[in-house]
Parts: sequence; C-alpha cells; structure tokens
Amino acid sequence: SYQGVHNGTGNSQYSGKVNLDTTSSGGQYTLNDGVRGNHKTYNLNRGTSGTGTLFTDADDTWGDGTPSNAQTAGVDAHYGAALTWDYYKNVHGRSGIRGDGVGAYSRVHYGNNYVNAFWQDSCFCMTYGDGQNNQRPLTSIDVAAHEMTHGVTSHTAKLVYSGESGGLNEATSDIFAAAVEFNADNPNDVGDYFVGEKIDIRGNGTPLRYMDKPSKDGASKDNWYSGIGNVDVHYSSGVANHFFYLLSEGSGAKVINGVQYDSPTYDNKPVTGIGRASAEKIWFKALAEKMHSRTDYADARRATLEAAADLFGQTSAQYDAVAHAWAAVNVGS
Ligand code: ASN
Ligand code: ZN
Repeated sequence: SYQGVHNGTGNSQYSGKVNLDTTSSGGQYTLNDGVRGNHKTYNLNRGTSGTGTLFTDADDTWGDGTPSNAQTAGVDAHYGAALTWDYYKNVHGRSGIRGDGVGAYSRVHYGNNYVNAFWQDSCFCMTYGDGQNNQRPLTSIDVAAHEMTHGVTSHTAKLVYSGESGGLNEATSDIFAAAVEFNADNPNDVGDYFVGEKIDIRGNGTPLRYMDKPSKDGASKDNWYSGIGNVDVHYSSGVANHFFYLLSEGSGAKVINGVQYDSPTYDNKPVTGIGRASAEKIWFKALAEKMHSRTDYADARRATLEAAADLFGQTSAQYDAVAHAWAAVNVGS
C-alpha cells in the first residue's frame, strides 16, 4: 500500500492520477519527499550530467498525463520511488536503499530520445530517458522499482554485474519490480509478471521481459545450462525470473489480474506455487543474508533453501516448493 501524507497530486503518464509527497518551501512546492528520506526528483531537461533543476510547482498539482508537460515524467518517477520505498519498508522492514532512512534521488529527461533508465552507485541516484521521440519516458512503476532495486542489491549481496551473478542481479531487480507493481494496487497499472509493459519500448505493445516464460522475448533463457554465464545479464536473468514465477504461482495456465500466463517446467513436472508474499520473503532474505558478490545459480538455490528453512522450516511446503521450482528451471543440487 501507498503510505505517506500525500499533500500533492500528480497526473502521471502511466499510473493515472496519483498522490504525491512533496515539500513546501518559500511559497512553492518541490518534488522532495519529506516522509521518505527526502528523496528528490530533478529535471535534467535533456542534459546528461549533474542534477539539472529540482521540480517546483506553485499549486502542488503536477503534470498533465502527457509527455509534452515536463512535470509528467517527474510525477511517474517520484511516485515510483515512493512506492518502492514503501514496499521495502512495509514488506521487508528496510528503510531506504541502504536501510538507513536516507533517500536517493531521481533524474528525468536524460538526453534526447534516450531509450533506457539506470541506477548508479556513484551518485546514489536513478536516471530516466524519455524514450523514442521523447514520447515514452522509461518511468513506469516497474522500471522505477527495477532501477531502485539495483541500489538495494548494491548494498546487500553486491552481486557482480556479469556472469551468473549478473543474471541474479538483474533478476532481483525484475522480481522486486513485479512485487512493487503488485503491491502498489494501482488500477491504472495492475500487477503483472512482465517488465516494462507500460513503456512500449518496442513500439508494438509487448513487454520488455516475461517472467512466466522468459524466452517469449526471443532472447531470455527459461532454464539454466552450462555457459549461461556468457550471455547478457538481462537474458541470463530469465532463469531466476522463471524460478520466482513458478515459486509464486506454480506451473501451467493461470489468469492473474486479467492477464493469462502459462509457465513451462524443464523437468515437465508440475510446480505448486506458494504465493507471491512468501516467495518475496524468501528472495529478500536470501539476497540480504545469504548471497554474496560471486553467488551463482547453484549458490542461489542453496541461499533460497536456507532462507525458506529460516522462515518456514525445513519440513515446510515452502521449502519443498523452492527445491521443485529450481529443478523446474534446471538448477539442481
Ligand atoms: N536499464 C538497464 C538496467 O537497469 C540499464 C543497464 O543495463 N544496467 O538493467
Ligand atoms: Zn537492471
């Protein structure tokens, strides 16, 4: 759920009309979230360095839902950061990316027609391009949560961004992107196991990634194989995304929030899901307490089994489901 004071109102591009937490200063309002570690949102105005200008507004009503209004991307980014903050705080008891209550900051309108978004440890900040023709800023809830989660990973397991650990790093961002979107409970952006379905990065309405069957994107891997460490981390992530989907929802056909999924298994054995909430708890505990910079898929299996044992016991259905879900993506003992 979305907490805070909500003095402001935003007209976002992807999530409808949203509440915002802003700060009143000198007769104006700024996109500075005083209830979430002073997380600020800046307008780079197509620049590529520094912080540009902090968004300000006279009446605390921001954006108009279209990319022609410069505030709109700021609304989506500020809202996504707030939802992600609330998710880590409410669900995992973590206060901010470092767990110290200090906010990061967001920068929108990076460059010209820039079709990406990214997290940087160096600035403790996340940055968003405006997409094709500067019409589709990469500021949807799931993309914001994905980027902010890179910060969380950097301050927990510190998974190295290459090889199998890189795939696990990417998957961690996709897993919590889905979790934040589900937890947001926003009728204009309902939860799903896709990444980037709102930003239409391909221009044909398809998502950037699919967690139930990652290979649907034409590049991501559904199952582990020897040598997967040599593929791009955004595709080797498919194995863990698929694991997480199976652990949460189980194999086979399923409709969630009106969306049809159909998740296959490598071993052709069915997997019974344990629900998102338990799966999220297991992945977070594994990330925060069991994984390290060089964790590979075999290590991730052990880490999540240990987390499941700690949380639910070694004879629990949850523990068994973790083992079955890893077997279903070809990660064995
Ligand atoms: N948007 C990409 C990501 O967060 C940027 C990158 O390749 N690191 O994964
Ligand atoms: Zn990423």
